[in-house]
Amino acid sequence: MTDTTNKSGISRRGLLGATAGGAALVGGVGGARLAMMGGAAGVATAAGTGTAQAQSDQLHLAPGELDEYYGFWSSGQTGELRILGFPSMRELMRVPVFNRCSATGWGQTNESLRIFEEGMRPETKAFLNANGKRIHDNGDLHHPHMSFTDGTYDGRYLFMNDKANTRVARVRCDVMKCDKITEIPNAKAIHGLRPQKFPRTGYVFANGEDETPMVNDGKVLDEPEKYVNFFTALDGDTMKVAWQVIVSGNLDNTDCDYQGKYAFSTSYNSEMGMNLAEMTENEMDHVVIFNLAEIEKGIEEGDFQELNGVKVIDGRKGQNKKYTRYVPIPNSPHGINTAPDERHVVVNGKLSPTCSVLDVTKFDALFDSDADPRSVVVAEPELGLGPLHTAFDGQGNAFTTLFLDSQIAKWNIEKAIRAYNGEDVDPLVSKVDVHYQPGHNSTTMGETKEADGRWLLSLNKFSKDRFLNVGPLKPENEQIIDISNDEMNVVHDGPTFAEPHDAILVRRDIVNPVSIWDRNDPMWAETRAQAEADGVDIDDYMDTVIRDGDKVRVYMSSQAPMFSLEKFEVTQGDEVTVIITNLDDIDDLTHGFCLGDHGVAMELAPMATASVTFTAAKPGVYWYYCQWFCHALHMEMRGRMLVKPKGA
Ligand code: RUQ
Ligand code: CUA
Repeated sequence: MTDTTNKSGISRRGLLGATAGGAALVGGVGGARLAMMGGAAGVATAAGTGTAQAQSDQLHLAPGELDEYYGFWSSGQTGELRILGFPSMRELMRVPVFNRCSATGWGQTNESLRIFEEGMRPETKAFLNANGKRIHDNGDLHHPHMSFTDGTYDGRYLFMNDKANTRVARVRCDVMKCDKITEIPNAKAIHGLRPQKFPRTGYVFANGEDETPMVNDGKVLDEPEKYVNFFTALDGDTMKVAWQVIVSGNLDNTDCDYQGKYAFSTSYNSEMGMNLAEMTENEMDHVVIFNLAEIEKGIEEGDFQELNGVKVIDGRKGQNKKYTRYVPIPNSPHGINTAPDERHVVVNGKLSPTCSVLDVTKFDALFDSDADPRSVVVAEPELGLGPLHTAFDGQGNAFTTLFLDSQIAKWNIEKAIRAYNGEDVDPLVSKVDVHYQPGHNSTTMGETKEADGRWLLSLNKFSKDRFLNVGPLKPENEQIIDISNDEMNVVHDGPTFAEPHDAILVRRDIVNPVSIWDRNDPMWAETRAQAEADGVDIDDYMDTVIRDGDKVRVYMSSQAPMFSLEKFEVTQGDEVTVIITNLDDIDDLTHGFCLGDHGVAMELAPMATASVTFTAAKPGVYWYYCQWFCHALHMEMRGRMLVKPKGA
């Protein structure tokens, strides 16, 4: 066993406190906590020092050079999507989604608020209004995934979940802005999310993690038999819920096949327990397999109930209908990942040291007969402690994160199958230490059939000593691992703020965003309609102020280094809407509108229109200014709003 030592001379095992066991893993909370701090490793680890320098040189881009991959990162409780260049790991952009963004005005501009509100359930709207708010502007974004056509990324959309407020959002890859946010009825806490891979997306599958009373009207708390979980399929084109399936057990992660026939979700808490002791009672939990054609048929034939406007199929355990099958899997499986061989699915054991490999070609038989559900399991290699997620190199190898061991295990799928069939082969290829406690990992193009086996990214939950200390709250650590050899080498450390869960690495030729907005973009369609009603052309120079009762609409345009209006007047108490089109159609010439002392600011990218509404409550002169550096006279790009006292 090698004990890797980092540059500061602190050994990983020393740091985490080497305990021999870590075996108390499933023995309750105390045991799990202990095991988490202890590092028990079974196999020799790659030393990872020798050629690391040469390989890390490959990551270095000279000034002006571009990355080979786009990385799309979740940001957990920050609620945004991040775009990084890969492998340089340079952060290129942040795309606000579930969060309020001070720079862009996301969550404040009328255009973004419409997107939030359009997909909001009426109950939520009423709840928010009663609390003096219009939107939930926090989110917990775990899983960003791109739309597929024929088994590989197609560069149309990115889809992502919000666990905090049970939503699914879509980001348009042409402009890299969110255009839909759908709140999912019935389900609670959308967690695992994947787009359909074949023939195209199609469906976006979304897991409800927390169980909820079927009719959640405040009359049920301690009647576990009334709690259910929901699996949701959205239509990726409309972002409307297509159907839901009621299932047994909490749904964790999800994936689907390359044939367009099945989706499948890991499920912990098959006990349907409400506290930790109850939730971890069983040795076996399960994977639920969803038969898409049968579900569609069931919907067509009317075998559903309508719950909050959604067609809901009953796929609970023991229904024995053709909608679902439950495959027993050792203890609390977490990640589920379909291999680029278009056939095998790896289920990660979490509280079990194993991964279970399912063969999708055996699923038809499972639904056609009363075959033992375990007949679809073709391998179950033991890899180490705390397997969470698996990525692939497209050459038959799998890379599994071991949360408790702080390692990644490389193993061979074919050998694991042979070992399961009794042959004396060891599927394990090598292990490498990562720093520390990895959750997701991701290979270049690895969740598509075009996996290219070049790089592996490990998203580690703890950084501890790896960076300069910034206080009690530490960044996460994301490491790049060279996987071009059997021995894996860590070649890069990168800190990130709270808390990227997952990332996908997409070949750059697939992603082709524009640089200048198309004036006919639907983003400001409603703003355009209002302007037309006011007789204003928002595609042209504008300097019009419209009074409509105590509502005032201020239309202006921006062209460096000036707003078309150097001043405008309103009256105390007016509801003021400022609508601006940026007429600069030059690459990277973004302006911004920031109104002092009003908490108002927004982005105006080239040829975009944006608007913002506020109440002019305090008499006085207020400066507005361009808050995006645009010109040598950027500081001079400003104007005044006069708020006249009421009745004066
Ligand atoms: S989960 S660390 Cu929210 Cu993707 Cu596995
Ligand atoms: Cu316009 Cu700065």
